[in-house]
Amino acid sequence: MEKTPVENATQQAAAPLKLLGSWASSYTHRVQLALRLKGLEFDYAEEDLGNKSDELLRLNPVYKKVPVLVHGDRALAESVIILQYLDDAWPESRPLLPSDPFDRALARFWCHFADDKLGPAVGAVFASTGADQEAAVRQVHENLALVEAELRDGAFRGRRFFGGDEVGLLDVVLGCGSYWLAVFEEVTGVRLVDADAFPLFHAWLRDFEALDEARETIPAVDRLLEYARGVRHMLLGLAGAGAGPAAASAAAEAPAAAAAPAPPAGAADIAVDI
Ligand SMILES: N[C@@H](CCC(=O)N[C@@H](CS)C(=O)NCC(=O)O)C(=O)O
Repeated sequence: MEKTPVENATQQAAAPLKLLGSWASSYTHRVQLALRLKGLEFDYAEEDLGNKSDELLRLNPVYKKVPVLVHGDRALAESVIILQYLDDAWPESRPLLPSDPFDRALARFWCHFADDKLGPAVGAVFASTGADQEAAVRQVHENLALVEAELRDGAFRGRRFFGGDEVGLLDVVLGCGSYWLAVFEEVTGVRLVDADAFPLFHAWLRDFEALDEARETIPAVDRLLEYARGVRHMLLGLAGAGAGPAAASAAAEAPAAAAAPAPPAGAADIAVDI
């Protein structure tokens, strides 16, 4: 007898989960964190982004990037889409999105902002020096001021987390990426998150980073620092050697996104890997 859609969904939900990711990729961390928050077991496969596996290329032929979530015999790419899938498929355990349609849309809007504006601005600070870097720092501060205003007077006013008392979609998206701010401050010597200028954002980040599931997910700071120093050295070296535009556009993806496990050898690799 043919299964009903509900029986199909139940069977699918019980299928094994596997994540293809990269250890320094904050997009990968988003999915790992959401899986942990929801208490879902998963296998993890580390990708070498300088030498992508046939499996990654087969499962994400469009973007060829991590993360990819395999659920049973089906695969999904794009971190925010994966997070929403997890929430749709396991709505009962630690919901990431609120039930109100407007609040759901708002969380998605700010996730888009994180990937579209804040992340690229932080990336530009990381990948530049001098006047370019000063301009990028201004961009980061303008974007953080927008988030601070929402926490102070806007949609997220009075909340401990963007999701309310518990972390939600936007916490996962913004949180997995924001730990790079401190790493990049250390590597570049530029102050990005001043607790006096952004007290609510600063307090939110501290609470986020204290979560057990976040601590389990975010790699050790020493490892991130070493990685970031290597990538910055390489990006600036290449920019100096005339590979600026490729390196800069690659790095614009880096911070919210910082990606590959080991700094690759050449400009072509950088454009691909970060
Ligand atoms: N928009 C994607 C971005 C994913 C992404 O940029 N992944 C990087 C690692 S952080 C990657 O796989 N880079 C390899 C490449 O660009 O070829 C998402 O949200 O999942």
